[in-house]
Formats: sequence, structure tokens, C-alpha cells
Amino acid sequence: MRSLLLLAAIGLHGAAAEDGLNAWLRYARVDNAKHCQSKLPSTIVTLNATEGFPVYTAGQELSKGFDGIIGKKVDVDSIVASRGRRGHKSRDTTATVGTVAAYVDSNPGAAARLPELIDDGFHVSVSCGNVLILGQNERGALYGAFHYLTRLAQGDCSDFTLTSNPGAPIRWVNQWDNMQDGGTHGSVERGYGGDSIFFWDGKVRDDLTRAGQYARLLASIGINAVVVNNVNADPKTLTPANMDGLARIANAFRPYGVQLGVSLNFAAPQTLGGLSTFDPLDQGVIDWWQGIADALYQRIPDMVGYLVKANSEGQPGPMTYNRTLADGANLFARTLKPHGGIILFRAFVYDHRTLNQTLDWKADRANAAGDYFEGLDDKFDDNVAIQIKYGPIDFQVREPVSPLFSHLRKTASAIELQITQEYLGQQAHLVYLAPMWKELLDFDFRVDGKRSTTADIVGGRRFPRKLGGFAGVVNVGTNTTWLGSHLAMSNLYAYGKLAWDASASPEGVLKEWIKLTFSDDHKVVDVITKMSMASWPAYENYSGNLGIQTLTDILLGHYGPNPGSQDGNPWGQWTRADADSIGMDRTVWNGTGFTGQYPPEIAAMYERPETTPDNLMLWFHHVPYTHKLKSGKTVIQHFYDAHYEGSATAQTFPQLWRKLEGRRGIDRERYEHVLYRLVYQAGHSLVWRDSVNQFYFNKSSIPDARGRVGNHPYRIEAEAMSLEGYRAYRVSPFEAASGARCIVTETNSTRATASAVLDRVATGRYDVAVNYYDMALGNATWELYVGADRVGRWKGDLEYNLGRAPSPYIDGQTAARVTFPGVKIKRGSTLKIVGTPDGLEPAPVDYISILPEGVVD
Ligand code: GCV
Repeated sequence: MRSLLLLAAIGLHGAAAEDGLNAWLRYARVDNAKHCQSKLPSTIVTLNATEGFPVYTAGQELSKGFDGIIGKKVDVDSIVASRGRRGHKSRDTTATVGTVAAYVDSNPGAAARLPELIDDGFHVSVSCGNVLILGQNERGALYGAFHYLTRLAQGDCSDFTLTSNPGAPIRWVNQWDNMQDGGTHGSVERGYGGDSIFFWDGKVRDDLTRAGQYARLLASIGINAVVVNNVNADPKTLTPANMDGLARIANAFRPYGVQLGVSLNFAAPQTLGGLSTFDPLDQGVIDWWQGIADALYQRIPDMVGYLVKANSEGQPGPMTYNRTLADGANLFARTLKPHGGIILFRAFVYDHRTLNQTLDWKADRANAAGDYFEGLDDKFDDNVAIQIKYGPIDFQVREPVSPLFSHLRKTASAIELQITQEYLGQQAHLVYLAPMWKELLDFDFRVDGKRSTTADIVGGRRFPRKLGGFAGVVNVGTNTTWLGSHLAMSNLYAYGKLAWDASASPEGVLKEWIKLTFSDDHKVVDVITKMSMASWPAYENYSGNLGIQTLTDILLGHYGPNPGSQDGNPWGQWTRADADSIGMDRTVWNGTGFTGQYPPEIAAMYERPETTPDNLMLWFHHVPYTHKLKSGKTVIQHFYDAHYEGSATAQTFPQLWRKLEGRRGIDRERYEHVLYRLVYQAGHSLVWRDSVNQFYFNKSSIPDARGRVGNHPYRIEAEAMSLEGYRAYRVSPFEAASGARCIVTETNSTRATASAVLDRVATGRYDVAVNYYDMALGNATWELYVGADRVGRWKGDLEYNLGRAPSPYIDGQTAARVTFPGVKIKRGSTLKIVGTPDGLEPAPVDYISILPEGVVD
């Protein structure tokens, strides 16, 4: 269907429909193409290129890019550098692309003039139609070609010279792809863009076209490796047949210089190999793993290495045998060493079963990584890097940077970021993450009283180390948009750009992405920039502020609001909210001691509420709701206000986006796709606002100073309407419904009606909003009538249109809103909802809002 649309549809103002597959590499024709034609070279020469390797690919990309972006056909001539160029007339202008070594081979005198490049670095010089693109290695040459094309695609065909080296050698992405669909996590764990592009039914897919296309996108932003399978690894990934399959994925990646990595299951020697143990110090186990490494490298000589999650969330690990994490990591490091591979060993180690909130005030999951890695800094082999999630808990909307970065001076580290928006709206909410990442990367730990930013630590600059860098959990899927949303792709683009150069500006990178993905139409750039830059602060405001974490349902889908789910379980994402106070006391003097894991200057700052930034207050301190913040507001009033502000910002997104209808680069298909999500987000942000505010109002009994919380004069509660075939239903958690209740049909097969006479509504035009629940167990239908007129009809089909985790419950995850603008209402007319259940979806309705112009509630 989608591809038919792609072929057939011509969007607004002739803009061809786009499905997102080419993301920012569309090579769309620029406005000044004619002007640029004469500035392009007339030949492309690749030096020592071999088909299937990056220099060859660079030549092909240049040719394709020149054709698409500028409309000039330029052929590629691949030559062996030492034999020199053949058959070119001196008046030809040339784009030469290759490695420094190949170039110097044919131009020995040039060596002294070339700038210094490190691994993957590139040099590009464009002058009067001649283009020289050199990489320190083949991959670097391809990066240089993409850089040049990226400029052309933004309409810039001016001369320039640039030398660029990466800020860190490890620039990987992780995919949490399962070999087998099903179970609680489906095809891609925490993936919201469809099934795995690599695996299906326990095997590597036959058709790996998407794997190659993914590698192309990644190479264009400087990513050099992909770990293709879930860190919750299936031991069967390592059967001979699957290793053959992995080799096919590596073949699909290789033309783009992207290396393949594999996640391992620590217990595989036992579960797959049939050994009696998986003790990392057992010789039989060591030999087994050596056999695996040899077998993999025999098939994939350029495999990058491994990623290992151990002793975490039920995964096996070395501690099962009382061995250290270093024993575990070094086991693999040594098997990789002869092949030149490296291992990223995750610091996400904690026990989710025994943490006890009630019995132990000092228990704290945030302490786990620091505790488990204590004393191990000089114990890891030099081909190990520790992969550390940015915060000590788990990809929350705001966390302090993990102190472990400052503990590892001898051991390399990599920061783990999450592009897939597990706790940040699952791509159904626009949340541009680069500003958050930037804050994390710029954080200065003040180790030994000296500037020690996260970026400098993982880049191996603060404590000189040859490894280190970035790991981003991406989780693309088979959806043509890759992540399930066109706008979410700005996060992947920004991730690559920051991994290459952590000093890049999130806004600058965003603008570049907009121009490449849509167009350089100034309105398009302004609007998407405005929405995106406002999106993380807005999401933080309506999902969990002051460092309390994303107040989502941590036991189920990690998506909708459910503040109560944080506490009372051993997962340790606690808030310790009670009737008077809230927050985790992580101080040394009275709390869990976590602040003491930071170097002294930072520890002192976080130890006292007076010096802790407001945005992390509840992360570090347990304070009364009436505690005054630096802003002058109390904690509870800040909660109320922030949730109103954040959701008000989200209301502006669809309005802003609508201004782009018909603008250059905004084709109908992408316009509708984005609008659908932004409208949904605006509605769901209100669900967040009301749930969180109601929850804390209920806990604290402190009213909102501005009288908004619990006071909704425009709402008609569904349970207060006249019901025929509907019945009232108590929602759990209570705050996920206005008034704690909704209505559901009495049976799964009969239509039901809820009606109310609008005798207190003055005649006029109103926006009518209906809050309902769209569960994943059926496709109910709702119809809304005013008098005899049907205002609208909609279906419970969000599960097909949004990639967010499906849920079978009536709760904050499935709560949604549909709005009908400008409905004519006469005083005294009857408002009626007709619900037709389907499957196990009983057409639930929460409330209806009759909103005068400009009011949203
Ligand atoms: C792959 C969180 C996620 C899990 C994930 C885990 C991890 O807990 O919810 O889905 O597992 O982190 O990073 O290992």
C-alpha cells in the first residue's frame, strides 16, 4: 500500500510523496542547481577502489548525488593510483576520492602538504570545480564524500577546504533486535518502527536490502559499527547457521565502512554449548568462547567485536560464579585480541529483585554501577571499554550524569544514549533529544579540580586512552520512516553528529537535518526548529520535572503516565512520595550516599538542596511539597505549573506544523504523517498533565494556587451522562481518568449510547474534545452527535498508526483525545456518543470537553 502510494501520489504543489526511506539522503534537487552545475567536476576518479568497499561507494554516491541534487550526470572512473590517471583531458575538472595512502602513492610530493588525519578522519578541498576528498582510511574517504554532498544538498556549491577528525573512535549504534518475534518485547525490544530489519523467525532475513540502506544512512553521519542483536541476547545467535547469517549482514554493511558487532549471552557455553558451567575462569569455557570468536572472524574478518550485558535484569554474568565484572569482560577481550576486536561491556549492572524500599532508606539502584565497578579500574584489558548509560538509572527525561565516568581513569568508557524514545514518548511524541545530550556531554565532573567533561572523558582526552566514545540505542525497524516517525529521525542524525564532534550545536545540527530532510524554505526551517527545540523541555514539564524522572508506567510499557508505579517494587526507580514529601535522599549525610560517588566539588554541590539545581532537586533530596525552590515556587506548585506549561507548549505543535502545508519540501504524505502524531501528542500531553497533577494533589492535598487542578468547568464526565448500554468503570490507576471513572460498553457486542443535554452551553461554536481509551485488543468505533448532526466518527486504531508499545488496559497509556474544531452548538441540544465495541475494546470514554475558542482543557 505504502509503495503504491509512493509511486502514484504527487503531493501538494507537485512535491512528490515521500515515505522517509532515504531520510536525510534524499539528494533532492536544489533551487540553485543550474548555478551549481558549472561548479561540479566533470569526472569522478576513485583511487584504488574495489567494489563493495567504501571508496568505491564514495564514487557511486558522488555520481548519484550530483545527478539528484544538481541534475548533472558525472561518471565514475576507478583507477589504480600508482598508474596515474588515464584518458582525461587537462581541461577536465575532477573529483578525486580515495585514501591518503593511495593519493600519496600517485603524488609522492603531496604528502608534506596534507593535513594530519587520524582513523576515519577526512580532508575535502573544493576549488574551481576540482574536488579532492581524502580519507585516512577508506571509511574516512566515504565520510568526506558525504560531507561534500551534504553541503551541496543544502544548496552550497562554494569552494571550501575542511579537515575533520572524529572526537572518538567508538561511534556505534546498538539495535535491540530479537532473533524471534513474540514474547513481551516483540521483534525489536523498545523499538517503535516495526519489525527487525535483520532477523525473522529465529534466523537472519534472506533479504537484507534494508540492512544496506541503514548502513548508508549511518555512514553519512559517521557511525562506524552496529551491534545488530539485543543485549538481552539469544544464545542461538551463535549457531553456525546464524553466524553465516551475521556474515551476510556484515557483507551488506561493508560497502559503507560499517562494521558488525554482536551481543553475547554470558551463559551460552552452557545453554548452547552444552558445558556444565559458564564460569569465566573455567578453561573449557574460555576455549568455547575462543572457538566462537575464531568462527565469527573466519566468516567476518572485519567484525568490530562484542557488546555484553551481564548480571543485570536477570541476565547471566560472571558474578553468578563470584567472579568480578573484569573477569567477565576480559574473558571476551582475550578471545577477540588476536583478531583485533574490542568489547563494550555494559555498566548497566543492578539487581532488580532484592532492592527494598521500605526496609532500607539507604537502598539505591543509582549506586549500583559505582559499587559494582569499584576497585576494577586497572583490571580491564586494553581492548575493553565500559559502556555507561548517561544517567545512573535508565534513560530518564532528566538524570545527573553517571558518576562512573569519573571513576574510570585507566579503563576506556563509552556513553550510552538512547535514540529510540523508550521513556520519552516512543516516537509518538516529538522530543528532540540533542539538547539533553549536549548538557550531559558538556557536564564537567571537576576530577582533581580540573575541567573534565563527559565528552572529554569518553573521547579519551581527559585520561589519555586509545578507546572510548559513543553507543546509541537506535532500534530502527522495517517501517519506511525507520523509527516510526519522520521527525524522530532528527535524533539519529544529531546522535551521529555529536558522536563525531561533541562541540556541535544541537540547533545547528537540527537545521542542517531539516534542510536535508525537507527543504531550506525558511518557514520550514523556522517552524521545525521552533517545535523541536521546545520539545524536550515541554516533555520534561509534562512527564516528570525537578529530577523526579519520567513518571511513566515503569512496570508495563514505559509510555503513559503512572506516577504510582515507581514505588513499592524492587526496580528502584523510586520517588518516595508520601503525603508530605517527595524525592530520593541521595545525600551522604542522611541518604543513600550516592552524592559521594562524584568528585568532591560536584559531590558538595549535590549534597545540599541550596546548591542543587532545581531541575535535579528531587533526584538528590527528599523534601516537603512545600519546599521553596530557587525559582521561589514550592515543589508542588512547580509540579502543577510545569505540567500546565509543558502541555500548553505541545498544543502549539500542530498549529505550527499546519503553517507548513504546501511549503517546499512538505509533501502530502509526510505532512499528514507528522500532523497525525502532533495532534495525538497534544491530546496525550493533557492526559499526562492531568494524571500527574491529580496524583500529587491526591497525595499532598495541597490545592493548586491557580485553581486549575481538579477543576474542569468545560468537561462533561462520561459517567455523569445518561447511559444506555454503557456502564461506569473505575479506572486504575485512578488518575488516568478524569473523575477516576470512565464508561465502557456493557457487552462486547452491542452498541451503547451516552448522552447529555447541553442546557448550560450558550449557543455558539466550540471545539469539542473527546477523551477516550484506545486499547490494542480491538478496533471500537465512536460517533459523536450534536442533536441530529453527526460531528464525527473515529476508530480505535492508534495501535496501527503509532508505533508506541501496545497495551490492553484502560490507563494512561491508552488514553487519547480527539478534537472536532468549530462545532456549532445550540443551547439545549443533546450531545451523544455512540460507541460500538470491537474485540475486547469496549469503546471506553472518559469525558467530553466543550471548549470556547482559545481554551484547551
Ligand atoms: C534491553 C531498560 C529497558 C530494557 C533494556 C534494559 C537495558 O530496562 O527497559 O528493555 O533491555 O534497559 O538497557 O538492558
